Amino acid sequence: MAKPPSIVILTGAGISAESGIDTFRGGKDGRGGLWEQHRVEDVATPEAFARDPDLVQRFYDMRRASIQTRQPNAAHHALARLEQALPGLVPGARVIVVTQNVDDLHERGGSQNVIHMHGEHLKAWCTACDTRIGWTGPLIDRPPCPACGSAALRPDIVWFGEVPYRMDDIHTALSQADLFVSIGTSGAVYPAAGFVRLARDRGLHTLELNLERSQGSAWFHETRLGPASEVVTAWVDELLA
Ligand code: BJW
Repeated sequence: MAKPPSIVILTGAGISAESGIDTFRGGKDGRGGLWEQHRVEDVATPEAFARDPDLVQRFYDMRRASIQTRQPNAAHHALARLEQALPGLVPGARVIVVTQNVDDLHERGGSQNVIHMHGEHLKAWCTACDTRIGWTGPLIDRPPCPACGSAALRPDIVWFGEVPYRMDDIHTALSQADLFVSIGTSGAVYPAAGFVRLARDRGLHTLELNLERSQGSAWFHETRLGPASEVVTAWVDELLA
């Protein structure tokens, strides 16, 4: 019996750009991106949090509030459609979304098999008792942890220098997959930027969907350029036709 096809899809900020969530790094003009006033390296590190916790908490409070006003776009919906429809066409097929994004637009778009390797805006992490808890409000006023009462909640986000989540699950998924697809990521941040090389080493076909060529483009067998809402939808339509 043929092995059921398994697809690992890595997503980055570009898939949420058309939902109105800024990317981290600007385009070819070098401008834009989320951190115009603060370099990402100046805010998204444990050192920055230790140095100026109010700045970091305010920054994440603002973004936690903002993502709750955003809606999934056609690309998020297309990936959910793929996850739901593929097993009907190929029994046993699996679609796994590994996202670097900390928004919840994949889930709200209907995807169920999602790994958030860089954490989630809508969770807080208590550094006193190590509990992770759903959180939608601000953290700036140091609310008590619902589990232990300590004023030790921080955004449940993987900062530079911290180990991304569920790396074992990601490696297992890559080792069992037939196809690796990367959507809307610049290939600037590791370990995600290295997945295409791991995938190639393991013999997977590799496809990049992006607005413009990324730092990792040369590693892919194929790159298709355009806004995610168009290229992702077209690719899913093609696969399900
Ligand atoms: C569109 C579009 C549209 C636009 N349609 N597309 C030196 C060399 C190599 C590595 C290192 C090094 N020094 C340090 C490191 C490691 C470090 C790292 O990679 N640093 C780099 C700066 C070099 N990495 C880490 O520290 C990571 N941890 C780690 O490595 O631990 C060690 C370890 C690993 C594994 C096992 C054991 C140990 C942690 C990284 C944490 C990243 N955190 C952030 C911030 C937190 C989230 C937040 O605050 O919101 O995560 S950084 C930021 O970048 C965010 C993103 O997830 C991540 C990736 O960005 P992404 O998604 O690619 O966005 P952009 O903006 O870069 O690109 C947007 C793309 O969209 C572009 O390509 C556009 O073309 C495209 N686009 N509109 C389609 N409409």
